[in-house]
Amino acid sequence: MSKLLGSSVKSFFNKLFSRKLSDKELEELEDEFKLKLVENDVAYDLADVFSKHIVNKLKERKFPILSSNIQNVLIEEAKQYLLTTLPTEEVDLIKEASNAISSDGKFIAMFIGSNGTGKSTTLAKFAKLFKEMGFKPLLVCADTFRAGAIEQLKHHASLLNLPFYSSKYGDDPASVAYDAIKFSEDNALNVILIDTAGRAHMNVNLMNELRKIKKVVEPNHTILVIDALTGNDAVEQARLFLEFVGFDSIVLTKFDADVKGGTAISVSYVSKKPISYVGVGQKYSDLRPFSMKDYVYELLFS
Ligand SMILES: Nc1nc2c(ncn2[C@@H]2O[C@H](COP(=O)(O)OP(=O)(O)O)[C@@H](O)[C@H]2O)c(=O)[nH]1
Ligand SMILES: [Mg+2]
Repeated sequence: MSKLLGSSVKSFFNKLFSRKLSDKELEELEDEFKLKLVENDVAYDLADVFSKHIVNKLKERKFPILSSNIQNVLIEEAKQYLLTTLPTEEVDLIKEASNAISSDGKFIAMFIGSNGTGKSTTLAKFAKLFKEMGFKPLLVCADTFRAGAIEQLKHHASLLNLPFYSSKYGDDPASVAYDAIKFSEDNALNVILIDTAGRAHMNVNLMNELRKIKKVVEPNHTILVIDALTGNDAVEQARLFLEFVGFDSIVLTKFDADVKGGTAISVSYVSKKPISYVGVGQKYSDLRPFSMKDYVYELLFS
């Protein structure tokens, strides 16, 4: 997990003196802190309110106090602030699936996100997890647009030795998803994982297509897959997919390679949706549940 944001926040706090700072010095400190956060992939909006909050807390302190105390007090303030500002609920997809299957006979999860973020790989990771937990997953490719999409997901399914459903290129993705549910019922499968198309950039047709699939299949859980390494783009994707399609939680992929750490708090901040799991590698077993509480602690204290 990332430690860089932690050390940059610490180095910021190290600069504080055991005397009352002038308004000008406080302003400079606020700007410097904001910049450090933005450099570490924290979305500008969040960096702005966060740095303001911390500097305001600093203004309230009585001086002189020991600088080591200031650090502890401010790190504690930062933790409190992030934990009250960010969604901290923990998502258990296995439990959600069990509940849905008890009441409904099936659990439908839909995966959305931009191209190359790791949608198909993440879907395959969930398929393996559900299989191991005793469920009967079906991998569905509702991307009938991009050449190779069907073969790629089919390949994941065959490596995992799990059933796969799709149609042919050019078919209506919503019909494919609808037919896949019928197929799952006929074949006693109870976890339906639907892969969808992505585009490199925001595209109205794609958003309409995703909305239509969602309306037709009524997924129990829609997952937005986001690449942790894409910084500002990741934040923009969270905003757009929330506005135009809607989702229940985020899976942040390539978390294994994220040295900055700001993307996780930023995508949750802008969407107010929890990160349910993170991808920590390319293997099917590289999927971990995510706890925002643990993550914030790690960011600030490690
Ligand atoms: N290091 C790392 N690579 C990942 C992770 N998730 C996906 N990838 C890689 O990202 C690339 C794109 O993944 P893919 O599932 O095809 O993306 P899609 O276009 O969104 O379906 C592949 O090379 C994956 O192996 C992850 O959590 N960590
Ligand atoms: Mg894909």
